[in-house]
Amino acid sequence: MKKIVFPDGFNETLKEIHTMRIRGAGKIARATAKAIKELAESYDEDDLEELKTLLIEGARALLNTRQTAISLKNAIRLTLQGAGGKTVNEFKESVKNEANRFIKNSLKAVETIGIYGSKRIEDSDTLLTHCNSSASIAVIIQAHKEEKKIRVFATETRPWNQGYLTARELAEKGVDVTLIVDSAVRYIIEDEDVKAVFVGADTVCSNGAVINKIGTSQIALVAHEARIPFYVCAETYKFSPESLRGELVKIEERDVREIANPKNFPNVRFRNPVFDATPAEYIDAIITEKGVISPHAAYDLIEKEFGEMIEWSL
Ligand code: RI2
Repeated sequence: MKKIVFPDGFNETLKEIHTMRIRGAGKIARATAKAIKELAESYDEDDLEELKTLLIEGARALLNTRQTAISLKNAIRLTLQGAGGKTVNEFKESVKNEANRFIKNSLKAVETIGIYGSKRIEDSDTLLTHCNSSASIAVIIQAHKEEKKIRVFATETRPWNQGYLTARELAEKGVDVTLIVDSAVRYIIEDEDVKAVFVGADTVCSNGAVINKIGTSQIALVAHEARIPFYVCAETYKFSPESLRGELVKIEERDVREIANPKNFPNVRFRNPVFDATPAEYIDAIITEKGVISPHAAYDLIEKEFGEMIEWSL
């Protein structure tokens, strides 16, 4: 078999996802669908089986960039499962259509989540969010557009400080936003009378547990203690069919130099897990584009959305 060589643009996307220049489960999913589409478009021979092999290899390479967010795998799945055609050109055209459809639906899903989620926000509420989640931001911005006078606390989110992005995005839209260090969450929830927490998701499991940015589960515990609702904003392609089949989510551990330079700490070990799991019992609701559901309904949603799936052996 011919050696597979990916085009430069495809390799660049792999790098951008791996180094987190493209980050956020939704954005990663859309970048993945676009990369698959462009990979198909780049093929200029006339062998359908060879094209399919190229796409499978491309999908595998994309899967290796970041291992935790199921959005990446589902983007591949939803792009490739509907693709078909008897000729190379037909197949390329259908991959293009499926990828475009995925991207369009994914953007629409974020908008819908914003509208549904905003209904859980009252005028003058103080809210808290963690990391940088487009779905959570959509909810907050929608509430702001509806002229609810909200205030938002955004955690810094070490070690990548994605909270800076959140704070800037909200401030640009005119939302009253305050940036806090991650360890201030418990103090702030009590001191500022926070009414609800909104976070995103990288993966939602069939038992209702949510995998999201490291620190999320601590915030959920604090919200539980304070008896305030903890909402997860997640498009349906963040739900994991793999979890239904018993697979455990692999928690990505990144380079420890993202935390500090180990050379400055002789004989000190470091760990840098970047996600954690929040059990269903600490989650009040998951806000999806198909509706606001209990985390305990995750199983049914996965069955409905992914039950009929044609598997591409990746
Ligand atoms: P949206 C991010 O992961 C964060 O964990 C965030 O909560 C989640 O993706 C969902 O983001 P990372 O790529 O899809 O920063 O809601 O590690 O934008």
